[in-house]
Amino acid sequence: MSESTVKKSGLVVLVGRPNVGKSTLLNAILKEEISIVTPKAQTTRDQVRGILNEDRGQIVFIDTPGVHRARDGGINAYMIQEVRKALDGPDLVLYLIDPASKEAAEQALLDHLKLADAPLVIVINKSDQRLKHPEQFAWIEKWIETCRTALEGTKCRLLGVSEIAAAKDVGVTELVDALFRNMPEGEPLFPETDILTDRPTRFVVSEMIRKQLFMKLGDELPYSCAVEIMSFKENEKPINIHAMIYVERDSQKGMVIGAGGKKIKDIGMGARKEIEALLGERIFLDLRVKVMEGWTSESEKMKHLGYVLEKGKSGARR
Ligand SMILES: Nc1nc2c(ncn2[C@@H]2O[C@H](COP(=O)(O)OP(=O)(O)OP(=O)(O)O)[C@@H](O)[C@H]2O)c(=O)[nH]1
Ligand SMILES: [Mg+2]
Repeated sequence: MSESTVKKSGLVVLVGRPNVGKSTLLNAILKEEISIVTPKAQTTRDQVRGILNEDRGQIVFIDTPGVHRARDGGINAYMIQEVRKALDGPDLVLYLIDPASKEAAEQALLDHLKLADAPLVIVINKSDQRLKHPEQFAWIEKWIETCRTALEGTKCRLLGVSEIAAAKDVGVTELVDALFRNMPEGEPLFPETDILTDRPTRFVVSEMIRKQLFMKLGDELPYSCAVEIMSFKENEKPINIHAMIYVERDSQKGMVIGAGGKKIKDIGMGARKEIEALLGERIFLDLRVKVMEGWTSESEKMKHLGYVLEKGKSGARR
């Protein structure tokens, strides 16, 4: 085989605290909204894989939930479990840092990273903030050295540092170039089609509805919401989608529906626009709201919604 036909193939996982821009970076790399982005922390709840196919090879990126201290168990424990699973077996780890963070807040992440068995690149995101808030960046250099020392001699040694602004598409191409250089040679992990994620359309659609809940509901309410696609009739025109929004309490149901059904209509309209853009077809979206008490803490209810806590790791409060 001549050198030019040898292709790269690898798995890169994106980790970091909530809201640092992991999902924004995945979307910037794939030039499509694969993973939902909102201004609120802890938006991403599951691993989301994005597949980048190029002439030089294939990189599979895994977006993960933001690492926070999972004291509460339940859905929070599930999110941390998703991070831990993603750190098992990648070829490289991208550790994203938001300048607005600080050393103490990053410590929990370093503890997770020590368990990874792949080298690490620190990615300082939101570099566009340097002009407005240069003082925010002061802690980072020292933190990088702390990480370098802590990880020395382990499998997750620090390979390099990169500075980007994912939301502004600054430094993303250069980062991808560096990643390809560090990927092993090999056969692609997924078929080389133009499909950008291995997640089924149903999942992406439910995430787009969840995004609207994050965008349009008050501060804490989105964290009590989950979405289930009840039916998805692809053969009908327009495509008929029926989705259930679960909340934890009766009072929350009223807040999601809003006075005269105004809020749910607004959520539905926003979701419909995005889903139609994704599918390239008109849809009919029927949204309903139901109370599922304790779904964020009881493992059986979480499981019904696709958030499966593995045995022995149950974080359920009751
Ligand atoms: N100024 C600026 N904002 C950014 C940049 N990248 C992402 N953001 C914003 O940061 C916020 C969080 O972005 P996400 O991509 O959802 O962050 P995340 O790390 O995936 O968050 P979780 O899923 O909650 O862990 C959004 O409001 C983004 O628009 C950037 O380069 N510059
Ligand atoms: Mg995210």
